[in-house]
Amino acid sequence: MNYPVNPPSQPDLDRGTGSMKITGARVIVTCPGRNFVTLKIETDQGVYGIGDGTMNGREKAVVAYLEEHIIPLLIGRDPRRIEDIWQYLYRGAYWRRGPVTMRAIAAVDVALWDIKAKMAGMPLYDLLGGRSRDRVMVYGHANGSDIAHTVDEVGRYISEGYKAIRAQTGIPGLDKAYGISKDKKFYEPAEGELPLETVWDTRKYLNYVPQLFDKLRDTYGFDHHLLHDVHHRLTPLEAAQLGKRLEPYSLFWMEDSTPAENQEAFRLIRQHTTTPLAVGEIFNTLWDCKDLIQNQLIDYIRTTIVSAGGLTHLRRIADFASVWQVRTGSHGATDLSPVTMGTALHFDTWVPNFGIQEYMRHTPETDAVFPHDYRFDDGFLLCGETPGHGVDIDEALAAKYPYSPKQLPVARLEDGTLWNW
Ligand code: KDG
Ligand code: MG
Repeated sequence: MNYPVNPPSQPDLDRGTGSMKITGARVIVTCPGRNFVTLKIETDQGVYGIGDGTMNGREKAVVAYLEEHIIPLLIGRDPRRIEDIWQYLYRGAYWRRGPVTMRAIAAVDVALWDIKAKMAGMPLYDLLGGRSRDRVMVYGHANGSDIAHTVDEVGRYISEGYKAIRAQTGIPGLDKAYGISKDKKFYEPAEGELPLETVWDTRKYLNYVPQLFDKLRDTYGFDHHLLHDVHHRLTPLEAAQLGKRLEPYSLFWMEDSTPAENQEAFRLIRQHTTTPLAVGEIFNTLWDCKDLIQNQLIDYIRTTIVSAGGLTHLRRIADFASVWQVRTGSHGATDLSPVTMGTALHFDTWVPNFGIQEYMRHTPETDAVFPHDYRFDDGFLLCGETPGHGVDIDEALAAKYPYSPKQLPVARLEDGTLWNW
């Protein structure tokens, strides 16, 4: 076999069959109630793709990364070479991983998959390999100021058809616990231009939360899945104690019980409890969860499209996880735009080791800026059949909602020490 002695240093952009080129790419920032960063990639064939790069409270960092460092690299490339472009942006930058880089890569990746599926005339799930299921089970967010209020809110979700509900309660003596919102329909934690300061006390929390799940099971029985998000607040030993105390209530999962940078911590939690464990909404690559997965220290991996470099990389994480029977449970808070939600639903429809999908409804203003074909039906979300991921952006409407800086809260202990939010 003859190998070229001096291979070209630049790849031939026209190596596909026939030529196709990226002719332009633009970042659109809009705030229809909350901020979203959207990338639109255009081609010489008239087909365009849309990707999401939103990072709650740090949106402009992704905008700069895309505009200054990525868009100039895209122009003239063949948009069909999704894998090569992913590798080029990931390896080629030298500076790998991290939430900003991986969101910028995700925005490009999802826009390219959108283009490819539109060119193929297929809904994205079909291009990924076709359906593994007819519909996607989602969990909604019930929250109240105390146990009685939260129990009522869970009842409301049950009456709306939800099969799975995350329950968060305010804690007596603690102002502004995580997950408790004034507006019960649309929860949005990023509020002020400066971070809101909240107060945290582990003892009060650990005393109160098991009582919530006791009351919920007492009231509604065991037919529905119940979930709970600890939001990184506990030490490994405290997390193990909570998991053990929640066992009688048969939770679907206990989420983010301890800060997840320390993967080894989950070994301790796992040794003490059979409550299923979920983690990963702040993970950006397989490298963040490799040990957790291959040591079977978790049950659900929660990283998602926008956070982990798009479909190209999330698919890889899911395949890796399937070897150890770890299932997906993609993050789906409102800061993941309808573009991510739509793409996630195609992923969920295809991925064999699907677990559940988080679903926090967007406001009508957001839904109008991002027309989409997915819909909620009786506790499930269904992706549409439109070629591509089925989500578009109304740019004229988006322009009416300028960027508005908003920050996530912080938490402090009662003595003033900064804690994990
Ligand atoms: O931007 C941060 C939110 O997405 C996060 O706080 C929500 O923990 C969250 C969840 O599980 O949805
Ligand atoms: Mg969470």
